[in-house]
Amino acid sequence: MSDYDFYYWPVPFRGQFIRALMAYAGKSWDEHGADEIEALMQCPPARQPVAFMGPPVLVERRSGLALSQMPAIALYLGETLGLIGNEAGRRALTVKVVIDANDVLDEVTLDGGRQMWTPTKWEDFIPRLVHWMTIWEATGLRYGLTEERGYLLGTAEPGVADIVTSTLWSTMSDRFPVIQELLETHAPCLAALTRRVAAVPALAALRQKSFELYGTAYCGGQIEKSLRQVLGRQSEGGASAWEGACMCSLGMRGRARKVCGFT
Ligand SMILES: N[C@@H](CCC(=O)N[C@@H](CS)C(=O)NCC(=O)O)C(=O)O
Repeated sequence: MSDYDFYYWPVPFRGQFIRALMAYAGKSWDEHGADEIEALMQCPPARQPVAFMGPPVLVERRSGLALSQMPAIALYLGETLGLIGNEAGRRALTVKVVIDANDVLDEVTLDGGRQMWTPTKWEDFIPRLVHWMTIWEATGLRYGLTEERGYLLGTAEPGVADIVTSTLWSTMSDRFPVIQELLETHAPCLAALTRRVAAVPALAALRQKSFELYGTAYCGGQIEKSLRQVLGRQSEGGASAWEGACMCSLGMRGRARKVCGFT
């Protein structure tokens, strides 16, 4: 029996942080895809495993605990899988890094595709994206990170902050070489940390498996198309067979109401 049930769209976007944490810790999970998520989203909150708006949703089989909101799930996994130290300041900083990562996802997708990218909008956004990179770089430098060694918050081993950081920047850089170039230029220690952590065997295996399952898809839908358009030919690639967007509008696609499987 798997350790968890995991509900997320078939793309390596917000839910990829959670997959990475489970993979790093050697945990197993069953993936529940688009149909099951849509059914769950249409359930009355009182009948959902946890009352939630959008995935990811994680259900821990051992305890029955269900959680939504990516940072809350990351914190829970970190605490229960020994990936966060027990010092209050470090734990709070870890949560801060995870929420920063969530903010970057929202910015890169213009809040889940509420608007589409245009070349001008993207040009205007580049300084802000670089600013995000330098926020990570400065954080790492403050805790002794170098290109050769160290972790984001000065720990001896990688923790939630490192796994989430690496997943954020490696997933994006893998699919958008322009972003990889910005990272190498403006945040070399972050780029090196991202590579080091992504090379851990469990995370390298997840990366490989994600390419097999999702192709070069990132967040899916129209917003991914517009992202690829502004990022140029280098970023063209096969998307996954799944054409939905892991976005706020998805729940409003008007599919027939399904019977909720949770009681
Ligand atoms: N703040 C939430 C955001 C959740 C969210 O926006 N999920 C997206 C997928 S990345 C979704 O499909 N939302 C559907 C909706 O909000 O209707 C989190 O961090 O988990």
